[in-house]
Amino acid sequence: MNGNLKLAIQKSGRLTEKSLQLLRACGLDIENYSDRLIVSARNYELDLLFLRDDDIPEYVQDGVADIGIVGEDVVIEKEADVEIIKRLAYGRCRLMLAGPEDRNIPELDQLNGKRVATSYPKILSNFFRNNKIDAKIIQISGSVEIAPSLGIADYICDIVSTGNTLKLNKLKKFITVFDSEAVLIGSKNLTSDTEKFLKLKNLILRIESALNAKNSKYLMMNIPKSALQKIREILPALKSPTILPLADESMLAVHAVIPSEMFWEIQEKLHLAGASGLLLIPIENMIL
Ligand code: PRT
Ligand code: ZN
Repeated sequence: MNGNLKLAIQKSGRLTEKSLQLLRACGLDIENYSDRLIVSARNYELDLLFLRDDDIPEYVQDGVADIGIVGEDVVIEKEADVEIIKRLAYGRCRLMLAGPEDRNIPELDQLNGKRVATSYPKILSNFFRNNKIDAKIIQISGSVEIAPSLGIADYICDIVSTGNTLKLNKLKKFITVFDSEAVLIGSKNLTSDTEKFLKLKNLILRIESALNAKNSKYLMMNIPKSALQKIREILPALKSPTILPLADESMLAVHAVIPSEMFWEIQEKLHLAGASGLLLIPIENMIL
């Protein structure tokens, strides 16, 4: 066994592409993985293990992999003894209760005695226990949404993202049981192995920098000197902007890092305040 950090990610599914994108944004050179189970990064002491997502929490718990990227829903459902190191802000979805759209939306206590189909029996039974509901959980491994029309359940509890699957099956959601996103998980034994722990700390720093960069943009503009105060009030107070002189002495160049989603909100105000030549540029990495 080499001393490389072992990171498990989903082999083929909703999290695969975004996980690889994140790792590449961290500067890791990962070849196209095709059908291989293990791939080593060319420029970092890291081996990628491609697994079914359901197996990742247990493999990390048992130390087969040191760390893993998987949906938080799967981590909690598998009751794995691992640490959630970092939320990764993709793969967002909700585990929700839903029922036939032609029936009234039930109050939670009206679920007593009802049958609810799900692939998440543990999360759901915890939810029912916490809310003192006595419903029958029907465990199904896939296509949970067809359970009511087959007559095997009254309601379902399933992952919802756009809501299209529910609509197609004439179901409507009524209560959120769990909010999920992709998370980086780690083995609890990792601290004992200091060299690997240092590699992990470095990788986490890179991941944080990549996530910060993804959510931020670099904004450049020219402004009349007299508008500086107004422009500073419009810009978010992340950090003070960079202010540079221009050949035209009545003008200044202003550069600032802004949250990506804020651009359309502030660009009109900036224009009205006298800014011109706005340039919005992606940021590759950002270490705070
Ligand atoms: O083969 P493997 O076991 O590895 O993959 P899988 O098929 O079990 O998992 P996969 O790839 O479907 O999902 C991986 C993770 O993505 C999940 O654990 C969630 O954390 C997250 N995720 C995000 C989703 C969805 N969005 C999602 N929409 N997981 C599943 N769905 C399914 C849902 O089950 C339902 O059937 O998509 C349907 C609903 O989607 P909408 O958009 O129609 O609402
Ligand atoms: Zn799975």
